[in-house]
Amino acid sequence: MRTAKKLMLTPVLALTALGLAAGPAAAAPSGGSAEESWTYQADLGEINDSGASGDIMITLKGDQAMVTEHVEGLAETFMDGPYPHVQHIHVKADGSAECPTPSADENGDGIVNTPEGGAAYGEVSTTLTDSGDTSADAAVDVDHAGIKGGSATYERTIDLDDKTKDAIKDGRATVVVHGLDPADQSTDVQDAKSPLDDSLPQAATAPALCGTLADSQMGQPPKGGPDTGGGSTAGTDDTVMLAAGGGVLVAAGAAFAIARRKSSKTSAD
Ligand SMILES: [Cu+2]
Repeated sequence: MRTAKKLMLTPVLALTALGLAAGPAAAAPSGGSAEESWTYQADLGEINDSGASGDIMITLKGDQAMVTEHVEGLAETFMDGPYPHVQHIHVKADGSAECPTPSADENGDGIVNTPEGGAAYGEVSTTLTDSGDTSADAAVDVDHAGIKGGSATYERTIDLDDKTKDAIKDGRATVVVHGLDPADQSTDVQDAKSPLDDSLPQAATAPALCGTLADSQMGQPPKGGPDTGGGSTAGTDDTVMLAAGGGVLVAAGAAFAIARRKSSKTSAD
């Protein structure tokens, strides 16, 4: 809440630079051009008392989406490695994108797990991984989690399918970053398995951040901005920069498995 305004400035500037580098986009007055681009934005707010915050901007151009995201305050480490936070663009079949409130906790275990939040944000449509597959098939691929560690910047250009693209344009898309610190959870939650993948603890896949994507041009003059000659935008094509990454990812899945064994000594599953 406190720093949300300030945090938004960075991606706005970054995306402006990217738009300029990619050619005339939002400024184009004629419709239907393949060069036209649309920028959507979401403030990411905490879910399940994660204490985290962030923001994300997605610029659609043709079938491509340029994603720039900043997060902070997420669970930092897990078993001596950077915590792998899987993240997705969720879409609803109809209605408007929403983030779940605590009342979505149907089983009363104290946290809103991913399926419980589904009524608000819908199903996984795109996975914002660090490389490779971005489909829903990669939803719980912790080895390719888009965010590793507690604070990070994620930048990647990906192809978007029509389902996700249409949902973003229709206001039916929500960005959800998953992964709570197991140490912050009740014993019951610590011992529970993820409803998405029973090889993972529930905390690994429970939502930590959520934000509904909205057209960022609304209320802003639709202009391309001054020609600054471009900043440091090299290497934005399908690259990922992770402030907290560093390639130290020591088999996160295995780490979770170890932790689960450790925590399950108090209860047989
Ligand atoms: Cu998700």
